[in-house]
Amino acid sequence: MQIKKSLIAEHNDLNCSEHQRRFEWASTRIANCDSIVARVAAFQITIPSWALGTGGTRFGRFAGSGEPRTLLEKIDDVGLLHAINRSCGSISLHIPWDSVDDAYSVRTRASSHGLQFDAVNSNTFQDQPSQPLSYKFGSLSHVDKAVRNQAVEHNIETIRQGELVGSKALTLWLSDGSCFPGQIDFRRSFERTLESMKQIYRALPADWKMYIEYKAFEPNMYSMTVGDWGYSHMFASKLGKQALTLVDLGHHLPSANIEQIVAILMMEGKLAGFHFNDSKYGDDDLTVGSINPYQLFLVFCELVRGMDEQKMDHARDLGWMIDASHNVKDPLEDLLQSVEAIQIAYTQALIVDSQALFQAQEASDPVAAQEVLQAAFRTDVRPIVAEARRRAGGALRPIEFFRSMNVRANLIGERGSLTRSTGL
Ligand SMILES: [Mn+2]
Repeated sequence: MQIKKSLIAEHNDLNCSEHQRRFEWASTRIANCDSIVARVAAFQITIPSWALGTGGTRFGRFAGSGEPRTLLEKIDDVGLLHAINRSCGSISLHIPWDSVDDAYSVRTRASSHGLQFDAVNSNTFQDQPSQPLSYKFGSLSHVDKAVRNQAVEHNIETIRQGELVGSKALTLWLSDGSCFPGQIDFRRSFERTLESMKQIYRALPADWKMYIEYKAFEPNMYSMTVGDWGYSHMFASKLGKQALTLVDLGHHLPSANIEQIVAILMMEGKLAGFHFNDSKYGDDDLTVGSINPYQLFLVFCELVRGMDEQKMDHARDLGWMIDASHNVKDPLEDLLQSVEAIQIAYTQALIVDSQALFQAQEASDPVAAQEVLQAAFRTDVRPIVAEARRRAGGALRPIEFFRSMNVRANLIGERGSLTRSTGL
């Protein structure tokens, strides 16, 4: 299904007068409104290939319909999102789920939608049918060198596939760890993992980065080899400049102060970027901003201040990706909501009066600091985000547009109702 520009123009015309009223009201209250609109329009969020199908839980999966069956169809789905909101300009592949057999077709299809390829993800958390050795007791940390070698080779192959499509980063997420006390030797496990990572790092092209993602628990329930930002940072520091720590919002123990982790990693030049999602209990992978939008805003406050202090390009210098799963929502609608939540938090962080915040901090005045932060958080910036979309050629109201176009019904017509996204 293609989204014609004329249909977006019609939708925007219908909603124009109310939007203009709301945007004018916002622009009288927000300084440098035009430059903020331009920054929001430039800010692109990567869609992972595995978020385009119904995810389910470990108790089961209520399959959706019209899901993408192939890598090309996954690219088409991200293309649809990008056509609607002009903010999903890249896709992240997962090897071997998205093995690139025909790089020319894959690249051509992506560029027809104006899409680029973000980080490639390796997979050593499950066994593949053709694989001789099992990862049941670990991959890069395994006691058996042959298993470690197999996992290293897979990561090098993932880099090679990423090179075929023009990716510039490898994301490494390990499920390695233990389920019971005494099962593994923590120190030897760390050392074996480091040794394996060094082999992968040596195979990294000079202009690539290696993102090391951490997670506190699950699937291993007693210890995770890369269990938090401290382990990730140790691995990244020992590997070298191209290795960085990746923060997934759902991968912390409850109540962790993620904004503080972000601030310090940025100060050290070791933050790779983000996997956005939301959670109430654990790694719930819910829609971004659906549970705790204030935390998301506070994270963005640190990101914006950290990037500005280091003169970084907000849109390009860190990796921005959604990593969520969809159990009861249409995945494409969920992703449209997640992108908007990220844009809202980013915009609110941009309008924080940083001078006033600095003064409050220097005066040890927590009351004033809270007033400054919440003045930004409680500002309705949705008209600014909508204006950024409109100027970039997107729809003023993405969800309404998606529903009015019957996108899902069209995809079911093209692909069938019993299709299942690969990899999930
Ligand atoms: Mn993640």
